[in-house]
Amino acid sequence: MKPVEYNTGKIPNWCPGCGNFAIWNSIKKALANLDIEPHKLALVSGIGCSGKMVNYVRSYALQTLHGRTMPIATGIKLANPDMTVLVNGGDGDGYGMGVGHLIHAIRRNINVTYIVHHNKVYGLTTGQAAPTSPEGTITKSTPFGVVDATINPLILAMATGATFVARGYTGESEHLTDLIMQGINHKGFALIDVFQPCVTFGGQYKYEYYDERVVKMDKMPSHDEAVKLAADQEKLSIGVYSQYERAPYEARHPEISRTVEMKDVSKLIEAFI
Ligand SMILES: Cc1ncc(C[n+]2csc(CCOP(=O)(O)OP(=O)(O)O)c2C)c(N)n1
Ligand code: SF4
Repeated sequence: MKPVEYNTGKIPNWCPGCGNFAIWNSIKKALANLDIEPHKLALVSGIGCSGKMVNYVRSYALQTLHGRTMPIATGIKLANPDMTVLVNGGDGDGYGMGVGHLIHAIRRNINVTYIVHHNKVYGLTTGQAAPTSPEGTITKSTPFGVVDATINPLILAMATGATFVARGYTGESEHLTDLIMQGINHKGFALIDVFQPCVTFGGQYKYEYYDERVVKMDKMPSHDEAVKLAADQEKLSIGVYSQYERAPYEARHPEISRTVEMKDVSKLIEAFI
């Protein structure tokens, strides 16, 4: 497969310069490098600019309700363990509305890769505060500045026991492609939080902001170091923060695996017809 073969023919309608284009390209490159054919891929997305990804990558695709990607992705993976399941959503979708689902998907270690488009605002609805908007940020919904504490997705995921936690940046697309490949190859839940400038409503959080602060990690840090790096607001480290082995959910539930002999359920079905 070549990256271009994952195009659907639909032209993305993201704003010119939006970081989502880089995520789109990195997803296609990662899929091509791993030779994952479209019929073996399920793409699940939330609602938002990020969620439009399902229209632009050739695959089985489902755009869910706002914040509800995880229950759908879980169902797809458990019913079809051989499928690669890739989830896309915004930081509002995943860390706001969907944060409860996220925590349980992490602790179950559902074998899906979750790419979060971290732009610090609600993009589609034109720039309200997201759970990642730093305190004091003035947005349409917070004219006097955000007063809530900011969610740190990497620390949240590590504290919940995530088996793969990484951070990427759309200004480093080759690096991002590599992270997505690592996430897909990882056997278990993979969170890839991606700094994705919203060039229209993102306020100061544009490419210039990230270009000045983003640095690549040369190796995976120790746990304590990972927490410190994740908390650092000035030096923004990208790369894999944490990875360890733990059997994914379906491996710990052989009864839901396809290898279990199927019983004849026709009589049971008839009883309901
Ligand atoms: C249940 C529900 N509440 C609110 C909305 C309105 N809504 C649509 S997109 C969105 C925010 C999207 O922001 P984010 O998840 O960060 O994604 P982005 O657009 O930035 O990619 C909201 C609040 C909705 N569609 N459904
Ligand atoms: S509003 Fe922001 S996130 Fe949405 S397409 Fe435009 S630049 Fe991208």
